[in-house]
Formats: sequence, structure tokens, C-alpha cells
Amino acid sequence: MAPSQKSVAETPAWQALAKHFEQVRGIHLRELFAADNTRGERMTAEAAGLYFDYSKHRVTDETMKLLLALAEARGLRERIDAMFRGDKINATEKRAVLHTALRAPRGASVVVDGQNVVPEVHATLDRMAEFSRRVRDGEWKGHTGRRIRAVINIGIGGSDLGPVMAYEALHHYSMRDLTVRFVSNVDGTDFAEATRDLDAAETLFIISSKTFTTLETMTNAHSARDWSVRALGDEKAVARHFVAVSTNAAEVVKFGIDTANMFGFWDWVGGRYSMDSAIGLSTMIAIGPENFTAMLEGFRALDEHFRAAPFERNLPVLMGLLAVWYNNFFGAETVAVLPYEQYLKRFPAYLQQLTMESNGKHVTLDGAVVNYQTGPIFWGEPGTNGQHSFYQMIHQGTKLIPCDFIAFDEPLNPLGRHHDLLIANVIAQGEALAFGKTAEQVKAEGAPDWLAPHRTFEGNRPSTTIMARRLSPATLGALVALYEHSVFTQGSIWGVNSFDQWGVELGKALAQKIIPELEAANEPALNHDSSTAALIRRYRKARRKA
Ligand code: G6Q
Repeated sequence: MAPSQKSVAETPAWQALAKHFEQVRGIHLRELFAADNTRGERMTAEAAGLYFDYSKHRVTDETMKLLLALAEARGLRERIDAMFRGDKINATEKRAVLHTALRAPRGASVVVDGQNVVPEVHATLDRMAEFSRRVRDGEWKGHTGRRIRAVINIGIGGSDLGPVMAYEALHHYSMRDLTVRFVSNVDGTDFAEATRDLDAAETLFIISSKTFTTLETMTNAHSARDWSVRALGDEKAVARHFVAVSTNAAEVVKFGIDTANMFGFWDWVGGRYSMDSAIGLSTMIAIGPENFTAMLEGFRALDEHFRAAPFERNLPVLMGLLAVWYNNFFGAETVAVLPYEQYLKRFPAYLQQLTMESNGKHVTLDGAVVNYQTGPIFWGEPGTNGQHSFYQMIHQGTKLIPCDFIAFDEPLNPLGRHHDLLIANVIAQGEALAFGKTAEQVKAEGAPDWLAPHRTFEGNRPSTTIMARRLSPATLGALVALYEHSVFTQGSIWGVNSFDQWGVELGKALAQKIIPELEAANEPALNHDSSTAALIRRYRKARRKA
């Protein structure tokens, strides 16, 4: 990939930004707004129902010009085309990256290894829709003939976080007399608590695992099978109470699930990019196929925008470039994602995987160790709760924390003045962060001299405000696609592979050595450092006593 050949930090486009940074770093947002009273309307963009206000960023028109030039210089346009076309841009795994094909319209064509994958995508969606309909209508019966009233998705990482986030985000649209839960952790508490009040005769498990070999998921899946078979007294019950979502048919069969009850996806769908593949089966059962289709349409609208809109009006490109600006020039280490929408409570956790697993990389595509920072830390909580906790640091701490505020014009649960109060808060936060409060203002309000420094807010703290009409399935799709493509934009600038996860693969292998050492009947010979060995011995002793 040509643009990654040279460290981005050595490119003229980057160096021009570094020079420009020295000129603008001291400019206050107060000055920028005072100099241009159209800024708040001008520095906005809109796509797929999302209004994107980036005026409260520490950028001038020149900054934006230089950032856009950086995107051009890094070949972002070609990278976008290569991704949508199905080129194997996930070079370390030699795979295409085609989550965008998951939401391509029926009749579109995306060719991978000589084959159009879109018909397969829609065939799977159709099967998912039919299955969801049968579960929702009570037509799909459990082993004893009772209807399904609880669905448990067992999966982890990309096979969990997207479905959980989407289920919570779209809970308003979900079938309320169906219990939907998620088990991910190998900690037995997760499974025990998820099942303790459920009746096995009415419970369906979806085992979601791309590989169908992941330790946590397979351990939970086996416990689920034991739980069902014990309660229903018949191995045959598995056929009515277990379905699989996987790319690995052989392992699915080995587990005892008929491939007729398996929903497939493909190696060109990364785990953290898979919530709109069959991995979203639990979402579809909860909200129904029509709502799921609407969600895919939201994804697609943003995909089309990313692919076709000029960069200066392109939301994911702008978002990604601003992230690079703070990460690499201001030295910001984190980004706070602050949805003012209770249903988006798991959105920050979902984004942590999407962003940090994608761009938490220290080598470029061609294997060179980077000499600049890559992906920032993402974190956050829904507003207004965060305001009563960590916002203190965002306002007055020593760290620069760019914020993404997300809010909606219409509430899903109108209740008195609640929504006006919620929105007043999110707008006020962005304003306060940007403009702060000077010592003079504080004193004019009557604060004594000794207290004034404590009550002064320097301001100049950047934020993006994203607003949409209401949190609908389509809006959620657009929002997720916005972050997916922003991550890709950032990865393309840094020249890293946003689609592999060797760090996760290591984690999958590490515990394998220690498991037999914990469980061995006789004291095993331990070939570890002294701390690891002592911890193993300590646990073995405690285990014997217990
Ligand atoms: C995602 C990662 C990772 C993966 C899980 C689950 O991009 O690869 O989070 O999704 O490790 O993997 P399986 O779906 O194979 O069980």
C-alpha cells in the first residue's frame, strides 16, 4: 500500500500541520467565535440524518485545509475505494474488509475472489428474518412444545458487544414480552445470573462465535447445553434450544447443532464490524426484521455518504481528521463519548472495542514501528450522569479531553420537561467547555479573590455535537457507521491495519498453558517467572481447601 511506505510524520502534509499547530495552539475558541459569527453554522455538516457540529474545535479554516490535504496525501480516497471494492486491505490476515457489503442493497454486486457476495448476504438475512419471525410469533417451539420466551446470546468481544449495545440502544423497539440476555464472561456468575430465573423449556440459546473455538464462548455454550439437557431430560432438546452464528460449520456440527440451525457469515467480516451480520440475530429477534432492515438502511446511507461526499463535507472524514489533530498535535490521550440518551448506555463500551482494537497498533502496514501516536483511548458514560462525576476533570483538569456529545431532538419516552432539561444540559456543557468563565466574570459575580481561581474555567476545551431527530434503528445504523468509518480514516492516516487484532489472538492463547497447571492433580513443574508461579501455587492451595 503506497501511502504507508513513508512514516506519516515525515510527509510534507504532516510537517505543514506541525508548523501550523505552533501558530494556532494558543488561539482561544472565544477568539475564533468572536472573529466569525457564522462559525457555529458554517462548521457543520449533515448526512444520513446526523447533524455534525464541529465548530467548537480548536481549528481554523487553514487547519481544516491542511487536515484535508493530509487525507489526500495519505491516499484516503483510494483506500475508501479499495475497501468498498473488496480489495484485501486487511493485509496481515489477507482478507477483504467488507462490513459495507452487509448492508448493500439486494441486487448490488461486490465481488470477492470472483464471487458476488451480496446474494449470500441477503439469503442469510432472509433466513434470519424467517427464523426471527417464527420465534417472535411463537411458531418456533421448544422441546416440550412451549413457546420461546427468553433468548440468550452467548458470545464475547465482537460477538457480544455489538449485539448488547444494539439491544440496549433499540430496546424501545423491542418485543417486551421476550427476555433477551447476553452472556460473555467465562466467570460463571455471568451464566448463573443470566439463567437463574429462566425456564429451560422456554429458553433459546444463540451461540455466536465466528471461529466457534473461543474459550469463553465454548465454555458458556457447554454449560448452557448441560443446563438445558439437565432440565429437559433429553439430549434431543439441543435441536430446539440452540442455534449457532458462525463461519465454522465443522465446529458447529461437532457441538451438536444442526447446520440447518446455523447462520453463517464470512471471513471478510471482522468481529467488531459484525453487528449487522448474522451476529445481529439476537437484535433481529428483539426488534423484528423490519426494524433490523431499517438499521441496515441507516448504515448504508452513511456508507454512501462516506464513499461519495467530498471530504470537506464528509462526516467520518472530518471526525477522523479531528481525532488525529488532537491525538498527534495537541497530545490528547483520550476521547470522551457522551450520549445524552439513556438507551445508548452501552455505546461507549461498544466504541471502545471498535476504536481501540482497530487502531491500538504500534506498527504500520509494512511492519515499521511508528514514531507517532496512534489510536486514542475512548471512554464515556451517558449524560447527565457523567456531569456529576468525571466532567470535573474535563472542565478544570490538566488534561485535554475532546468530547463527542450525542443528542436527539425528540425523546422516545416523553415525560414532562425531562427532554428539554436533558438537551439544555448537553448544549450547556459544550458551551461551558468551549468558552469557560474568566476570573473577571467570576469576580463580577461576587466571588472573593481567594476563591476566584477555583471558580475560573479556562475554556478552550473542544467538543463535537452530533444531533439527530430521534434514536431510531436507522439513526443507530448511521451512528455506528460514522464511527466505523472515522476509525478507518484515522487508521489510513496512521498507516496501520485497523482490521487485525493480534493482541486479542495472544490473549486467546495465553491462558491455555496455565489452565492445566491450575487443574493438575499433582504439583506441576512450573516454568514461569516467580510472581506467576507463586500466584499459581497460591490458587492451587486455595482450590484444594475449597
Ligand atoms: C473482534 C475480535 C474479537 C472477537 C472475539 C470473539 O474484532 O476479533 O473481539 O470478536 O474474540 O471471537 P469469536 O467470534 O471467534 O468467538
